[in-house]
Amino acid sequence: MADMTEQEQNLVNWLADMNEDDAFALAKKMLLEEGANPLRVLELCRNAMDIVGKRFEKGEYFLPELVLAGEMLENIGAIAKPLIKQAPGEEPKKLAKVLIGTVHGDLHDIGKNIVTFMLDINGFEVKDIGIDVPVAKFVEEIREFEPSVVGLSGFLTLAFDSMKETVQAIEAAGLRKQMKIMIGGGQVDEAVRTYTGADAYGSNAVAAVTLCRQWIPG
Ligand code: B12
Repeated sequence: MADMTEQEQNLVNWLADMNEDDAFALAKKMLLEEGANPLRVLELCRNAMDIVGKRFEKGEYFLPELVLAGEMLENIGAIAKPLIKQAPGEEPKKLAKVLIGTVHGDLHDIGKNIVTFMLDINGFEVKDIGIDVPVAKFVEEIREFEPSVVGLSGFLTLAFDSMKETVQAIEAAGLRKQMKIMIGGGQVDEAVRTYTGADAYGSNAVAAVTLCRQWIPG
């Protein structure tokens, strides 16, 4: 990440090095005492997660480190989220409905939870149907909830196939035309969007809100 302060670099390093206590204390200080931008802090956490992921790939870290990384992120997220405010002048409308879930085979949900939270505080009525969501469950929930936007989240490479299957099932059920589908999660990019047949992808929670705003002008 370019132009990081020394303090920000410390946060990234401590998280990546599993220095849980120091990382948590610093994040807390930045957020609660120094008024740091909570979105920036979450972005730094995501950077640290990339380092953790690379160490896991190289065999330097194992599953316990992934679990601890997830816990550290959840704990910092719990402090950061209530501090995230909607853009000034944007009144919550609770008009448009967004259904979101992590696709089948994938249990990663920290990113999805941040997206859900951001959509919620920006006035969307969000229904989060959880993790490892079977294709049929998406279809059933869409019929019931009638969302204008469906968000598919997934971090694993195998999630790309699950996303594609989910989009196809929505199409086969005759529901595709009445909604927009957005996808997201660590490794999702434009090529994945094309592969899955989704309408757009979002690289972070702010992008998810921007997409929904574009599709459903208030
Ligand atoms: C924490 C973590 C875990 C935790 C997850 C805890 C949880 N509750 O989610 C646990 C320990 C459970 C876990 C398990 C596994 N993990 Co893991 N994990 C991670 C780690 C370190 C961080 C992921 C994370 O939360 N990132 C932070 C969040 C905030 O980022 P995000 O999800 O991208 O979300 C943001 C955006 O993408 C976007 N977004 C997210 N969703 C959506 C949706 C929409 C619609 C939109 C628009 C936007 C959007 O907005 C979010 C906020 O900005 C990553 C490494 C990394 N590179 O990040 C590996 C990683 C994802 N895991 C990996 C692996 C291999 C596994 C396991 C298979 C390990 C194992 N051997 O068991 C299992 C899989 C279990 C399963 N079936 O899913 C690999 C995946 C490799 C691959 N190519 O598929 C990674 C990349 C590590 C690596 N480099 O090898 N993991």
